Amino acid sequence: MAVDCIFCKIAAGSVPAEILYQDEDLVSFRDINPQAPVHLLIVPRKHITNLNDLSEDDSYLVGKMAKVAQQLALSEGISELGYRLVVNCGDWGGQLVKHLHMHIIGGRKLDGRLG
Ligand code: DGP
Repeated sequence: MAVDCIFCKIAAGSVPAEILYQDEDLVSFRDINPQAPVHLLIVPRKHITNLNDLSEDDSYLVGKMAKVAQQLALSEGISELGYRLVVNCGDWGGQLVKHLHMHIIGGRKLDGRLG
């Protein structure tokens, strides 16, 4: 756990969030500033700053995040119409929270712009 990392604190249960899924590796919760009717985050419990810091040993986490996203999209009712998965990396990628996370965004038609 990294000191002063908000997502580490949510994963540890010391900062509240609406948790939708958790297992030994990952935690998912609703984004505090939703950009769409459904806006969830999936984070690894392990503090990894971003994709640049993902090691070979930890790379399975990203596949697992996508699989959990698939399940959450289904349970949130956004599977069929579609949704977007986003992983921001670094300042120019728009990453504000320096703990690897995947956004699941859906529940409205998203435009084609990516940035
Ligand atoms: P990014 O720009 O990719 O780093 O997105 C970070 C997201 O994290 C942003 O959409 C807002 C969300 N967020 C930041 N702080 C908190 C928090 O304390 N709780 C929750 N649930 N979400 C947070």
